[in-house]
Amino acid sequence: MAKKRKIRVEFRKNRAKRTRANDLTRRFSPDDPASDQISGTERVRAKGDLSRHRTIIAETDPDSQQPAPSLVAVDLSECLPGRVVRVHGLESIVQADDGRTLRCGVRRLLKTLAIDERHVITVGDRVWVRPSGDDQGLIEKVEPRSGTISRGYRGTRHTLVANVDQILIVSAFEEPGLKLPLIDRYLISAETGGVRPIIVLNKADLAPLAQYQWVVGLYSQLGYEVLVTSVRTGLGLDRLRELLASGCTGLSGQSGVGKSSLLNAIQPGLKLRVGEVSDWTRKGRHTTTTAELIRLDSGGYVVDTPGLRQFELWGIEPRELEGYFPEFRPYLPGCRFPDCSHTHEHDCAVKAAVRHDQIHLSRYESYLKLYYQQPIDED
Ligand SMILES: Nc1nc2c(ncn2[C@@H]2O[C@H](COP(=O)(O)OP(=O)(O)O)[C@@H](O)[C@H]2O)c(=O)[nH]1
Ligand SMILES: [Mg+2]
Ligand SMILES: [Zn+2]
Repeated sequence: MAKKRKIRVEFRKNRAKRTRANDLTRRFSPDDPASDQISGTERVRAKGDLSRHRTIIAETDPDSQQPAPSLVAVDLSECLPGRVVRVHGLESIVQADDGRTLRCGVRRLLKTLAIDERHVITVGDRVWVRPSGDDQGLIEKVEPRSGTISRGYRGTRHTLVANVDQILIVSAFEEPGLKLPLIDRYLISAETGGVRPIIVLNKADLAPLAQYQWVVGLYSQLGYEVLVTSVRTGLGLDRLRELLASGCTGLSGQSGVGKSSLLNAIQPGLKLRVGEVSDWTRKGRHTTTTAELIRLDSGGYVVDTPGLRQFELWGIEPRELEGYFPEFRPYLPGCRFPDCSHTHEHDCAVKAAVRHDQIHLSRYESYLKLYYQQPIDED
């Protein structure tokens, strides 16, 4: 068993990637006139930079991204290592490394420690399970997570998937149509969670591609990999198969964009349920209702997540947002005010760049919506 020691743990959110954009990110200043505009609304990040401390007995690295559940010392000699493949309410389905599938509850202490998580356990978690009976068990420990996609949900962090290397941000050109602000939010979540984003634009057979070439150009120029696909014609599927062949890949995006169809096309034996064409119009209905971790014959793993139309960021202050828009960076030193929020200020170099088409309007609108914490438009 690992050595135990007493440590002070900071219960601070999202420490891992924060420093990356720090040279560009100015600290929130309380006497900044613009701060009035955010103080009245709910903050993106509920507790801000405040941190809480606790002394607990620990056996692992306190710098991990998701410290709390993993820091609980337990005797693992009677436990099996495994991975959470599905979560149904209070029950987690764990694929143990020995091949068994176990229906598991969660040790109470883990629930107590995960103070700002909507769910203690999420799909993709690596866990230690104390088996009881043939197919049941209790999750005793969750390993530190790396590679997460999280969103804010009613003041808590909702981790959609853990331990993924990359995320496919899937959209459709038509039915239901591209929603660029949703893509932008997933991109930011991927960056904060340490996950490589890949933008997939599906249903190319339904769209006049010339009309959408600017979308491909926009995101390629920002440095993201963009894949144009069609399950109908097979366009882009070879590249997709290549990308999914190793590591663990999450699939995200609205319901009806073709996530399950893409996976079925990559591996025909999967037979994931696919929604009717009319599904995207009936907004309440989601074909995939729970995330599921699936092993592909190629050796890679995929997690097909439930469709989300809205996506609120977690753990990012409005003032930090500019650091997540790489195309803003060259202009930031040109703003008249060093703490410019690029919203209402005069002599803002970012706004000037938007006027001169050097920054795309759709990206700037995404920024504004995030800054003012507005939901994505429904259409
Ligand atoms: N025309 C066209 N339809 C597609 C394509 N991919 C998926 N679909 C259809 O879109 C609907 C929703 O697909 P589904 O895979 O269930 O989407 P999911 O909710 O993202 O998993 C289904 O009727 C699919 O047949 C595509 O590339 N072209
Ligand atoms: Mg689906
Ligand atoms: Zn500015």
